[in-house]
Amino acid sequence: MKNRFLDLGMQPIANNFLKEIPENEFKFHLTVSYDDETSLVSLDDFVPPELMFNENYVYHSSMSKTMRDHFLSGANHLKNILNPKSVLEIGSNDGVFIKNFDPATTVAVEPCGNFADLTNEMGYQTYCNFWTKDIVEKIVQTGKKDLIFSANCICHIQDLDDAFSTVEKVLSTGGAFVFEDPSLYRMIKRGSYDQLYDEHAHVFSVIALSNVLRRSNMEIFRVESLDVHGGSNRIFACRIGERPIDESVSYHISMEKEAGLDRLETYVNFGKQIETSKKQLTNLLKELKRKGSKIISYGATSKSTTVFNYCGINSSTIDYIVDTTPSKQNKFSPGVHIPVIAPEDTTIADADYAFLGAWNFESEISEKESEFLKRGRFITHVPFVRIIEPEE
Ligand code: DWN
Repeated sequence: MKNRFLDLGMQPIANNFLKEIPENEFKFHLTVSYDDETSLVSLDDFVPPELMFNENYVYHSSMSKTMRDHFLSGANHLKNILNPKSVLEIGSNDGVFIKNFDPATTVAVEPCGNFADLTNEMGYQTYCNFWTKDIVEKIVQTGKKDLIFSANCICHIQDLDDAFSTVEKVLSTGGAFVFEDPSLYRMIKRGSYDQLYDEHAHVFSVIALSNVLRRSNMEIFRVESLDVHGGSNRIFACRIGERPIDESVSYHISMEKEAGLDRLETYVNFGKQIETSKKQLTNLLKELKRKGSKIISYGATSKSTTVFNYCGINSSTIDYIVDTTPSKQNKFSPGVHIPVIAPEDTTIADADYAFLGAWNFESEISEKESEFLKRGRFITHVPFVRIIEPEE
């Protein structure tokens, strides 16, 4: 049974940055439930995938040094421990991961036309498709794959049974399916409710994934914790019985059980904590505005779309959002319509505070913004609402 525990109100498409403010912007009711049969946490209402993932998709995985380094070391690590002869990536975005593999033995599936064109030009055969059972035949014609990799994409897929059974059909005997996505454990521990937006149809625990993968004859054989994106898990799965199970699997499951991720009560408490976080953030910003402070936001993230729309924060509080992604610049943020501008078009040093929309890149940003930090301060809501002091 599905149990609703969180209501984040009406939300727009998180990455739909707008050239002009439309009269009627698409919005949906963002509520989140815990399924007590599988322990899976999912949105109640899914947005049609074509509205989110198309040729206008703006998020570039290689936009930060942190992620470029992460995917290079991740690719080397997987080559070392799995030694795959053939590779497939699901959701290859701008090629930041596959560029570390040989194009002769690597293919990709990517539904956003702008990115599929890009990786095709880089020499990687890329099918512009969603990952569904309809793709099986095309892929199998290029051979079954020793490594199927996916980063920050499986949690976007609404029908997980279809996705996992498609993987099972395309994987070679003894092959590994490796995917990384934000960790539910870290979301609950850090109060980072902004991991919830249209694209994130689910936020995964290892417990839930074990249950759902089993329905497609697959099991988890290794789990690695990653610091990226506010805390993620790299899940290694295979067909049931094809590989020895590493002790990292039971370690993560025990840790999650201890944190109550298999109990509804944990999620109900999380929902209450998020209501408090909203009050604290809006009160803090109101107080700073009352004192005449200039507040901007740093990083036009999907996560900040959730926070601003849930908390009703708009351009009367935040002057603008600064972001390095050209396709987000000179546009308005989804729902609350805060202008997004390029760092080179502004001097953030004259702002008093900057809300960290990209709190997951705090160290990279703090290093870069030492001038701003001589006087200004970052504000965050993770793991609790506060002004970040220099000594932290
Ligand atoms: O799964 C997803 C993840 C991986 O990325 C997607 N569904 C969408 C997206 O989520 P997000 O928008 O919350 O991701 P990020 O990676 O937190 O976005 C960071 C943003 O901040 C980018 O637009 C780039 C920008 N940025 C910047 O302007 N200056 C980042 C850094 C590090 C900087 O110095």
